[in-house]
Amino acid sequence: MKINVNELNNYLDQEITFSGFVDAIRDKKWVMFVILRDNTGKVQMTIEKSDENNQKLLDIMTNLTVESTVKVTGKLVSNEAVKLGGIEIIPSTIEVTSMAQPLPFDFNNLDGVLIDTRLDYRWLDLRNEKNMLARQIESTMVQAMREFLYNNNFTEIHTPKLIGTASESGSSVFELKYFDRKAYLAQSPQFYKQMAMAAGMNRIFEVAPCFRAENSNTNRHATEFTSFDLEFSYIDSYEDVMSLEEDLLIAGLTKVKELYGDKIKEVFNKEVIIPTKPFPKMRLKDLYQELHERYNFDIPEHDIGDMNAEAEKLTYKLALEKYNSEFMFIVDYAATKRPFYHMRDENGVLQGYDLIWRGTEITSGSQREHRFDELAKNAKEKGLGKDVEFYLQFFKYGCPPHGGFAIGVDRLTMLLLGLTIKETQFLFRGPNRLEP
Ligand code: AMO
Repeated sequence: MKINVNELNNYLDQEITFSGFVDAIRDKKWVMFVILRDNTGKVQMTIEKSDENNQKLLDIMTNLTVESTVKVTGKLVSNEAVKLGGIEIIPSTIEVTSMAQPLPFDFNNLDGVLIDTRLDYRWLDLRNEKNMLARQIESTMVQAMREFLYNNNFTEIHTPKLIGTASESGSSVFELKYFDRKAYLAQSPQFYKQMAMAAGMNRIFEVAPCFRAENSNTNRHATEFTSFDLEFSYIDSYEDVMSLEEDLLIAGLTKVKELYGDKIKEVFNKEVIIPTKPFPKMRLKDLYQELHERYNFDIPEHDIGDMNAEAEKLTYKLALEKYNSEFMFIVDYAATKRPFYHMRDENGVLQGYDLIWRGTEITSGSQREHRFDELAKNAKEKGLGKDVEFYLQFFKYGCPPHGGFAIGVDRLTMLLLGLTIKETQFLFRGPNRLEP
């Protein structure tokens, strides 16, 4: 196994083999310093020019470009004068494993480099320390959330992304040719999460792509994104769903703060704030009124019963000012604006919510309508016919009361680090971007 930079201290005064990128070459009069890099850090390799045996190594390095990769064998020694961790590699052999051509831009200094140029060469852009760190932080957040669910008896499932009918009414669907018929890319695992409840699986989750044919060029929309979806049974109300989401986010953020809190502050200038339970919650009607009174904001006519981007931004402001919280649940959306599978109470009040964090919606969730007759009625009201017939069948043969939610992983990372979605996704997918 390759030894990583952050493991080198275990090998002091030993003969080692180290592989990595050539980060920099500093050719001085008496000595050549080469900085080697992997995704865990940097280490110095020192070649003395006075030693005749080093001529071959110097020749290799003189002809080498930065960002080439090498495999170096040599002795790892301590040297207090070395700024990089007080250690250096004194090489005996250097093998060039790949030679880099001149780079299209300096990934260490991305100021002024267009985001589209960065995305064209995303594998170089990702070499930037900040981007490398963002990937590790996202991985930690998702790992901690997964672990929380495993510890709470959730089972991870994998639902199909090729589907016969649209899965999320209201958002557009990608259509594709499927032999001699049409198929669609799943906009959400919604129907299958609920099928798992009808199957008696009790508690499930999935972390997987969702596809949305939305022609929106904002800093928070992608046509493909990763959704952290879960669903669980035997709930009493959507309050149970919100409570689980609070615990889940607290678990994720606690781990991230523990491992990366200082680094996030240093590199991204963002504080990781662990929220406390319960997160503040507001009914949409009351929110409208507060936003009007405090910020003179009125929701446009066509958005009444729902939120829009401006309302989300101001909700963050309000959450901070009124509750000293970065999070806020919004409830009591208009049934006409929400999917038919959300339960409504006897007064027609929707049993669903959105969660706003730092000015952006990160989650939709709800108690689901699990009673066949009610669900069929709601679907009909929305004008959904044949498309949802297969889904309605799930509720015919017994199905426990249940609920769930989905968190957009890309949005979570983006808001955690103060980035745009293009900078955040491993490879952004939008209306004008399918490559690389
Ligand atoms: P919804 O459509 O609100 O709900 O999506 C859930 C969450 O997914 C993220 N998201 C997106 N992220 C990036 N680009 C997009 N175009 C995009 N669209 C959505 C957001 C959003 O809050 N089935 C329901 C969830 C449920 O009730 O369980 C659903 O899909 O963070």
